[in-house]
Amino acid sequence: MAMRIEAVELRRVSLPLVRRFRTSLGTDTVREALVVRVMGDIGEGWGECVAGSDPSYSAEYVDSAWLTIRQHLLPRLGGVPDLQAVEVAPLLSAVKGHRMAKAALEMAVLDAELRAVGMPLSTFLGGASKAVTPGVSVGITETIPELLEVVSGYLADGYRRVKLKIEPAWDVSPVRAVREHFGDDLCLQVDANAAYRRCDAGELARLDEFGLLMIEQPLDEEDLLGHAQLARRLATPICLDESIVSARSAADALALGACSIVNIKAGRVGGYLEARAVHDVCTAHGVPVWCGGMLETGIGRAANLALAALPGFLLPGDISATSRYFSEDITAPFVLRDGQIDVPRGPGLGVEVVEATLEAFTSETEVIRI
Ligand code: OSB
Ligand code: MG
Repeated sequence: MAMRIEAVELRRVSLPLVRRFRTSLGTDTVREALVVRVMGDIGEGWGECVAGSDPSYSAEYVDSAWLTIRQHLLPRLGGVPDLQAVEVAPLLSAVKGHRMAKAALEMAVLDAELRAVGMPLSTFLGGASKAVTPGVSVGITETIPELLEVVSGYLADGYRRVKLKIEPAWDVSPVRAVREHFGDDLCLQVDANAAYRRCDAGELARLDEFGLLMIEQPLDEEDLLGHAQLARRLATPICLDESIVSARSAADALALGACSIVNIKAGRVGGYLEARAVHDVCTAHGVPVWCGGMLETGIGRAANLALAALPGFLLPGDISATSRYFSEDITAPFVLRDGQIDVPRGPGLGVEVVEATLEAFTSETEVIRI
């Protein structure tokens, strides 16, 4: 199936978070997202750009993605008569970087194409699982008692794996408290979002006694060698997030011994097709992967569930139920059922955007006609 893009609608949506989310990068109380609707001869498709409000997690942010899509990406797709989703990345390859912007457009074209042929995204990607086991990512809190209360709430909700955000001076003590309070059986991991430096290896080694599943992205995103050195020093496995921006960078990181687990976020690597390629590289190396999250709306969450249905996703991902993020979303909510979330089975992303809710949360709209 191929399409001709006739128009693209860009929307800035702001969804209030049910709980403030603090990481070593900053604090979010609202998820501002860029929603992309591609309209063409075969119908329409939806995409979501995972860039945040500011360039703290990566260089991209909502405004940069908006401008990049309008000025540089759409002009390369707009005139193509028989556009296929698999051609989007090659057509955009002359534009350097801007992977989150590219991923959002590719997602929308994929959705349009798969809706037109009636195929679910998970089937297209090669996923077999009908449901995935969710984990939950827990922000930095003001106090340890508050952290214990938040974690207990999530365990009561049915989450089977907990990821604590850490930073220097909020690492050993919260991890020890959670371990002591909830016991050794809790699947526990930490994420530093690049908050440490090579000279902090001794501090990070103190986490070894807590039996963590992994420590995610302790060092700078460009510091693959530092991660490799750290991996030799620590007993806790290292997982990379920010450093993995393509299948090639994943292969390099594995060859260097910089990590033994990979967090895959489709936006970070330029789309769901590249995300599948990262999965394939890791699986070929016997390295387990899991699906990361970027506080997505129901659009991105649906696509992440489809990706996480692939066989190499052996570890629970940061794909939580909608209620962990928002009291109202722009699609029907995803819910936990027996500790799992169902992979959407409908065509494309398998979710319908609730237009009235989308409109209510939209602060800015631009329609670009081709
Ligand atoms: O590092 O995994 C991260 C959210 C925004 C930016 C970076 C990260 C995160 C999360 C949230 O950890 C995961 C989720 O969506 O539940
Ligand atoms: Mg991370």
